[in-house]
Amino acid sequence: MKVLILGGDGFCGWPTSLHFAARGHEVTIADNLVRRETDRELGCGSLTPIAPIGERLSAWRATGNRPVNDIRLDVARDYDGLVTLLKRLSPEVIVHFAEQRAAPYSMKSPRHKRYTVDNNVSATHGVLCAMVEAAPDAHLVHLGTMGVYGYGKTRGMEIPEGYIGATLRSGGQSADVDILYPTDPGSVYHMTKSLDQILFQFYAKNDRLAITDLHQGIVWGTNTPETDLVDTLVNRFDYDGDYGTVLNRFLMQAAIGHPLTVHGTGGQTRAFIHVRDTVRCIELAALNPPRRGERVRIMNQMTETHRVRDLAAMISGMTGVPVQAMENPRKEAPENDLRVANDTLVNLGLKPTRLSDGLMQEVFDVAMRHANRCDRSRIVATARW
Ligand code: NAD
Ligand code: USQ
Repeated sequence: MKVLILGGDGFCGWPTSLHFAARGHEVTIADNLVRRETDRELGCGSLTPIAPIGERLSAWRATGNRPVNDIRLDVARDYDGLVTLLKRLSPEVIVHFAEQRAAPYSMKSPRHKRYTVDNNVSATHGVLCAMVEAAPDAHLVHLGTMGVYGYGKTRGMEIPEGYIGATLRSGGQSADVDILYPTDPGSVYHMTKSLDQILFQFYAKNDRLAITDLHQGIVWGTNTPETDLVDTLVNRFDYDGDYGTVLNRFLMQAAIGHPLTVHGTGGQTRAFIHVRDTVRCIELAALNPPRRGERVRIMNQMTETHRVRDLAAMISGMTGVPVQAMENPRKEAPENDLRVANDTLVNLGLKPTRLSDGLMQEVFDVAMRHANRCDRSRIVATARW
């Protein structure tokens, strides 16, 4: 397949690009490298020493695998460049990671809120509009989030894959319909993913674009078999209070002996997936496109759910590092239950990797190896809302 990967230099995009290339697909990365720029803005980088993209791509070529092509492109702002690229490549699959993805970063200030909305909504709309103009037969695979469903209002019901049956009542009449699951985002970032859903619904209906939206849980882990081949291919590892996500943060905190930063009661239950399963799920989605004219295909891309305080207790038990309950900087339900349907990807062949499979030790080891690169002053989350 010819695969265009928007945001292919990022935490999920890089291992996904290599996963496709290792299987012989023709891969092109388009990225404006804004995530590397944000490292400079925040004065804090990846715990792992990620190589400049040119060095990454040369190191990949040297492994003897099919080379990956690369272009600098701002997907949100350079619409003409995007159309030209689609016309030149004629991709069969477009994987869209190119969004600002951190909830705390999106809530830091009015500037960060506006940037997140402008970047994410314009990127997604630009891609859809450009597909109509230049690649109407391509299949768009978008990385969405479990966070569009929200946490706390499910009343114990399982979260379905994107759609839910509902009875509408008005003027004494009623109708049974299948609707997008009502969104309940918890940050400006999560809100942009809710807006993305409406854009997808419109373009699938109006222009018959083939679209898969993957509602992904929190990704943990660092490396995949491909990024593990040589040091220069190492994936990024965010640990700071803006970009670091909870499980990787706890493992890294344990590795340097920093108390585990549980927000509030730690009763927040969230969905998780290992990065090795992320790349496999995206491949499964790419190989199984919806037909043009079908409604957007939504899959829940997660493999297990955990309560934050249980993760902290597990890692504390493993390492002896204490748990530190902190005032929760976020506005979120202190306790929630979460049951999630993920049948579609499992039926397509996903074999879930679980926390119990020993990979937490691998993340811990990566964190230990690079512990000297950690800036302890950047660990505690500072964005409040
Ligand atoms: P990341 O920030 O590491 O990667 C995003 C990449 O997109 C970066 O390389 C960045 O430079 C690029 N990018 C951003 N805006 C761009 C633009 N306008 N033009 C071109 N490139 C642009 O994030 P990630 O963790 O790899 O997440 C990728 C996607 O997966 C995001 O959309 C995110 O919402 C989704 N997701 C991530 C997680 C997670 O835990 N990491 C979980 C669920 C969903
Ligand atoms: N948390 C802690 N301590 C920490 C960090 C986080 O208790 O040190 C808590 C948070 O308060 C929250 C939960 O852990 O309740 C998850 O936080 P997170 O930062 O790991 O994840 P989140 O902000 O939801 O965002 C991440 C990714 C985002 C993706 C989302 C998937 O950054 O791109 O969309 O996970 S999901 O959560 O399923 O919506």
